[in-house]
Amino acid sequence: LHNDGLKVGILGIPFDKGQPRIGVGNGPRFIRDAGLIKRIQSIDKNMDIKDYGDVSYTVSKDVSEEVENMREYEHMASCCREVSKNVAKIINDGRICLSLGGDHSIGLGTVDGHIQAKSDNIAVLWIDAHADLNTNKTSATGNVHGMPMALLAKELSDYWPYLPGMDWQKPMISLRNIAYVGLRDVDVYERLVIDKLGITAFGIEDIEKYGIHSVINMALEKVDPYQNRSIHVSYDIDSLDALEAPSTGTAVRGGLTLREGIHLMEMVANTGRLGAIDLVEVNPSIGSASDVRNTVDAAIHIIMASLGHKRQGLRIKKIQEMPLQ
Ligand code: 5AB
Ligand code: MN
Ligand code: MN
Ligand code: MN
Repeated sequence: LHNDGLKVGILGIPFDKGQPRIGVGNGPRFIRDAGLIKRIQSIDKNMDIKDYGDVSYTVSKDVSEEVENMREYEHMASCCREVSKNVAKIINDGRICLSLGGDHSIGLGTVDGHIQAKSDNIAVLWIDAHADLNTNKTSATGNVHGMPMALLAKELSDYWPYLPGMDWQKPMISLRNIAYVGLRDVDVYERLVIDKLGITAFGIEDIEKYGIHSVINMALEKVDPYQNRSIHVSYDIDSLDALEAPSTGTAVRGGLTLREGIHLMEMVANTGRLGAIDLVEVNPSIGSASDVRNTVDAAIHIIMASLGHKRQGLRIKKIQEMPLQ
């Protein structure tokens, strides 16, 4: 079995201050309560799964300054510092780190932790309806869940003011090593940056044109050309169509089907180089009870695909071992 011996570490990040809606902080609890560990274990009974619990943080004094047009900045900076430490530890324990959000601002901490653990040799797939590439100068909302990519990008570091309490957040990633998949709601300045800097970005129309399979092959070829990098998938549940995953704060119609979401994760699993996954922006306070069930269930399907679940069923190697004859 391909993923035999996989080791996984689960980290809950109940952070909701990167955006204005309550509820997204309950994502980790809802995903766990829907049987996450049992369902992952069903992929392979030998899989070694450890739940590291939830990240907690306190706002440290050196981060108490406000930064213009970044709501709750001091919380985001303080939380992400803890997230980064925890993710680095889990990866250094030899495990694939599965981070459960929380809003997407935590991607700053998870990617940073992955970079720390793998000394820079990582590739990022940012699966999202949005580019999350705003700085505090370009953001129309001031919501920091729309900014993590801009904070992570080496090429954009000159566009930020000094950020108090963010000194831990180094080194950063080059935009050459990131690819977007699923974009369909991109702000004007984000588009400008994507085009100017030539960021690998597959919008929903590219998926229409080439199909998800080719898109992921192209994305991986760009960000991991020598097939030697540790892959980070930052999966925003709003990449899925709003009908598939309605319980999320910034839902956009016309998105990925769950089939496409699962297939892309199967492809990443098949590389054998998945290092970390974030599953973010599930908000159980949005929508009806069945909306919440569908959204949480979609999240679990995505996670299971990334950890080696096969929709075709397990293939038994030796026909003699089959009990039905
Ligand atoms: B998400 C918007 N671009 O900056 C902004 O859900 C939306 O993590 C950001 O992708 C969406 O506020 C952030 C309008
Ligand atoms: Mn996002
Ligand atoms: Mn999004
Ligand atoms: Mn969102």
